[in-house]
Amino acid sequence: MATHPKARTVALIGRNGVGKTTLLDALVVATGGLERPGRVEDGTTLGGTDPEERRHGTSLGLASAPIWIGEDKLTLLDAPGAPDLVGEVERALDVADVALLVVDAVTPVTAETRVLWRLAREAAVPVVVFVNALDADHADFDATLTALEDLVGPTLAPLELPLGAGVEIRGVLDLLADEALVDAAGGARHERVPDELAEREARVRASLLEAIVVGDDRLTERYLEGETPDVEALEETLGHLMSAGSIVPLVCGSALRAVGVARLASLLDEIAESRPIPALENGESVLLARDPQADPVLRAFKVIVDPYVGRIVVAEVVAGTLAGDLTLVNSRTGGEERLHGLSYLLGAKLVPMDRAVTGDVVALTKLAHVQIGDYLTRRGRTLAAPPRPVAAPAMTVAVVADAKDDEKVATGLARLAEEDPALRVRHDALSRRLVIETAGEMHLQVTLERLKRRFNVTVGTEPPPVPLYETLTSARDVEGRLKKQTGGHGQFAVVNVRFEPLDPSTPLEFVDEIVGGVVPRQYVGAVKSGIEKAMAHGGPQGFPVVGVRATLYDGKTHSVDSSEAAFEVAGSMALKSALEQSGTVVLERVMEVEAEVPAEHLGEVLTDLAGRRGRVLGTDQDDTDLAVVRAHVPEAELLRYGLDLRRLTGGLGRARVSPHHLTEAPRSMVK
Ligand SMILES: Nc1nc2c(ncn2[C@@H]2O[C@H](COP(=O)(O)OP(=O)(O)OP(=O)(O)O)[C@@H](O)[C@H]2O)c(=O)[nH]1
Ligand SMILES: [Mg+2]
Repeated sequence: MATHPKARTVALIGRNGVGKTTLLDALVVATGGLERPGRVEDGTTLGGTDPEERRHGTSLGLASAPIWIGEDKLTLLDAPGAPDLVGEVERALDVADVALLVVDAVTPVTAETRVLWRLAREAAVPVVVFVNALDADHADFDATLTALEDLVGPTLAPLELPLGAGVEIRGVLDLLADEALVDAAGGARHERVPDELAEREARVRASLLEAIVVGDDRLTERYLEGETPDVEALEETLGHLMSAGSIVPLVCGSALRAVGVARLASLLDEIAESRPIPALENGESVLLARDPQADPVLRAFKVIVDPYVGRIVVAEVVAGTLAGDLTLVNSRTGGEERLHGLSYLLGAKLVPMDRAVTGDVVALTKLAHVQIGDYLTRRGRTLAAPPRPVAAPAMTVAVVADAKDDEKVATGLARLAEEDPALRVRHDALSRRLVIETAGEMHLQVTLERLKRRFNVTVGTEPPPVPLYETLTSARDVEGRLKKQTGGHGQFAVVNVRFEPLDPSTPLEFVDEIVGGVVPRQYVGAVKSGIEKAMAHGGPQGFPVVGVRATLYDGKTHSVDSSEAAFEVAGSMALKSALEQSGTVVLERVMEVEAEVPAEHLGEVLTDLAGRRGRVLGTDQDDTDLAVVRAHVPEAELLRYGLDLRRLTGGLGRARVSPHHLTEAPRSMVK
């Protein structure tokens, strides 16, 4: 059997400004991939270099760069820390073997850190903690450890202690190897543990070794016989324990001063095991095995629309080995996708590669139809990402643009949404406005800045149209008649349609009862489409029409003057007269909301829901400090709920929404 080099993916996650992007450069430098690190402030780092990222001094999307340790390759994914962009963290966790949770030694655990920790646990991604910025003035390793123990619990296992503190930081103590790693030009110097730290080191080391050896019977035996297992054996068992979630290793250093960074790289290489990826195969939940010998399976997790290179799809090799040109099938579309050569990303640069193995991340050009979350496999297999519940919108606004820019704005937003699934764009037929949902104020601001820079359009925003609908109140039997004689041949179509109100969750049910070809077969579809268009265009009160059963049972045709277009018009005329005759009632959509909030904020969250005309269905609290509230709330009250809930819960709450039913809207909402 051919041997395959090892490839793993590591997601760097952590709250805003803890030093993830700085650490990415430091890791690449420490492993020989770059001569010197860039500086975030100068925009010279591998990640965070697009103009919006530089302007805001923060990462806004996933950056990626590989590091090599001997033959092994780790692809690092640097996620943004901004709370609005938590979707990017989720996408990194979707494909990562390990999450490197970066905290800083000055303000180690905040609400954002808790949210990220929770996401990694939910995604079942093993976590390594890196305590960064030990060189900072107010760095406090012991306080950091206490805060992290509170977050992580007893599974937290320090593998290192700092050597020195603040500006005096000199290196780290490696507890597994029982030695000091002292910073020196050209790499760390291995030294004896200094006497003044020996007692503490021995104590922490003993409890670490105990925590590791219990994971392996042979090691336990040897340990009880007084033998100390070697570092390799310890690291191997540590890797298994970490993958199982029963140990969360903690290491420390300084990304800025390159302290503990080379050691971090080699540790990740030793302990990162490949993680089976959860997916749906033919609709069933499966865990995809990471087998380099298997048929190739790729999962796209990032799309970049580059002005020069075009569209770049970044995908993880979930299984198999790829070389050269290859044709795979997109599970979502069923269409073939030809891979034209492989590359990887080094920050913003595409670097060609010959071969990719399981665990590699590849950048693919010229794949026009692949979207984030798509699977590419051999024909005959159908894979999909597990569905992710839809987050409540945090900001919903209507876009106001110059009429001449309409098209540019629509294309621009559609492009941006391809790269950014947290941006949702829809067209409101009545107000003729584009309505966008973003994950927060900053996300909205950045979206508008990108629109300006990349598509050269400036837009404003205004409150979105109130999402209301209307339906007819009683059944009507009507005739839609189009008869026009203009010059040559005319337009002729007559349809007789019975309209009845239906459960409004069904937009339209169309029944064809035509016999004897009184409306020719080929025109029946046009009648339906005419009705649909008229429904979207709005009823007499100005809202889209829903909940209609239309039964086409009679009509008339003319051998010369009838056409598809004529029957479409007749269909839409029929709907309009039915609505006028019956009158309409205005409806609003009620959403089912599932909010997860810290138990201490439950009272405020319930009061707030009541203020939104919400009806609470139930609350639940498991053994964590999180409570889950389920409620029915009108859509119109939820346009900023994601953001409001974050504010109400110190950043820790989140809500998911799904449409539930439509009901009569209060009169006060209808102008
Ligand atoms: N003193 C000190 N400063 C650091 C260290 N690492 C990063 N910084 C500084 O912290 C600031 C933020 O660093 P980034 O690397 O951009 O942090 P980030 O986690 O990528 O931030 P976001 O992308 O906004 O989430 C920069 O000014 C860095 O120079 C460190 O180890 N020590
Ligand atoms: Mg960053």
